[in-house]
Amino acid sequence: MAAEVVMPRQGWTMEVGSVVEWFKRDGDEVRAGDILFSVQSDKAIAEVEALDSGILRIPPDSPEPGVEVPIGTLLAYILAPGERAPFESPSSGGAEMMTSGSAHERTRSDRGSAADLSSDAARYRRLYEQMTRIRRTEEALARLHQQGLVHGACHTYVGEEAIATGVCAHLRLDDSIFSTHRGHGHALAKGVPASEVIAELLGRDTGCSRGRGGSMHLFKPEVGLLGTSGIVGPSILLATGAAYAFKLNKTERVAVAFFGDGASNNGAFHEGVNMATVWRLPVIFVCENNQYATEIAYSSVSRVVDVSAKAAGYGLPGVSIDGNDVMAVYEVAGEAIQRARAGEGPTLIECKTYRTRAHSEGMRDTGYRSREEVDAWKGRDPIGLFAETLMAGGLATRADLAAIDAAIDAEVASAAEFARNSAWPDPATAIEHVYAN
Ligand SMILES: Cc1ncc(C[n+]2csc(CCOP(=O)(O)OP(=O)(O)O)c2C)c(N)n1
Ligand SMILES: [Mg+2]
Repeated sequence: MAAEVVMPRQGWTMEVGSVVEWFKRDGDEVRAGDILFSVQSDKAIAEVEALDSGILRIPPDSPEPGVEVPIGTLLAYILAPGERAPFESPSSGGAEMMTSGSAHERTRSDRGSAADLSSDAARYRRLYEQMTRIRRTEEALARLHQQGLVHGACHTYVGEEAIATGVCAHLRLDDSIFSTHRGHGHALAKGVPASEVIAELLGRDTGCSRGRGGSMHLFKPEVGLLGTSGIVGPSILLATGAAYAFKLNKTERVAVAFFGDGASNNGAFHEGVNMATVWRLPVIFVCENNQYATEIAYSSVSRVVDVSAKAAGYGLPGVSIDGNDVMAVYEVAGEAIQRARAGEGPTLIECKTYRTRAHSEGMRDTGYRSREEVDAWKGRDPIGLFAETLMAGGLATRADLAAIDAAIDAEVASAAEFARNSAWPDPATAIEHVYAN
């Protein structure tokens, strides 16, 4: 189906905007992530990336540069191979892709260790499926944000999917996770349906927090999601507290704290990690080092190259791994979770990764990192890398992966439709579901 390119929302106060300049022309082939055009909002000029790959078609009645239009106004389409633009007559033929090849073909696995993936192909395919679910949901949310339908901020997890997926694959329903402002992926990986995540960001009553929370307050205790949070750092303390309860109650449950490199310089990190180690609590600290805290490079705020090295200061095991390699995450997290369940205490796992979209949807993504750096990390896409590994190891064929892609596309499209059609919360119930009974 033709993907619509609309006047995107760039900030809370923006209602109208204008195209400043197109960087691609009608008929050009575009790749997801290419800069399509620049837009003038009420505050600034920003560049807008394509969310889809295909042929760009700009209808004759697309607003001219400089003309202000409301957010959500249709500007162009991106078409799949052979697809016809909705504004074309049936006889005028469809657009042709100039080159062929899926995203998977464009990426290269650097693991080369497929042989040791051994027996359980189904388990590995589920990892691929979960990463794809997170990616597609984030892309759907980015689109809905551009259309002005997401209420509140929207920090996507694109590029970091392997971490939540590899860790949560080991967790039981009654294990608890605590997440951050970038938490949609964690919620999905712990078992919140995409429909409930999307509906929550759209502020609907069917969202996992009944539309009261939005992106940074996703909760579903029934599956062990004890919350995303907009405050940088407390996931570390909250997970430590839950792990303390699990230990006091003599359970085998574990808690996981996800947090960013930015949080590793927050006092919560030092207090939480120290206390958990002293009390040998069943908690796993997962630092998602995507190398920036908003626009501040990690290398400019710490002389310690590896966040995992900070573990030595508190006496717990610390390890740094490639966070774009889902197998590495899966293996290391599995060991740490086993240790925690066995009463051997916490582990700090630093996953080196990169977010390939802006810090938050609608935010400018220039001036603090280079296009070359972003492109280099896009070439290490965790989903593409894992697809290569699966195929090289004979654990999945290209057709198997295409079938998973198609099923997830359908699931997320239907989740977005469900969310858009869901009712708003009844204002009379505003204070229900806010406090526990
Ligand atoms: C205690 C606190 N300080 C500052 C902020 C503002 N803030 C929001 S996101 C962010 C960057 C966080 O960076 P990082 O922890 O590396 O996570 P990332 O966004 O890279 O995933 C900051 C500083 C905040 N929300 N909370
Ligand atoms: Mg960061």
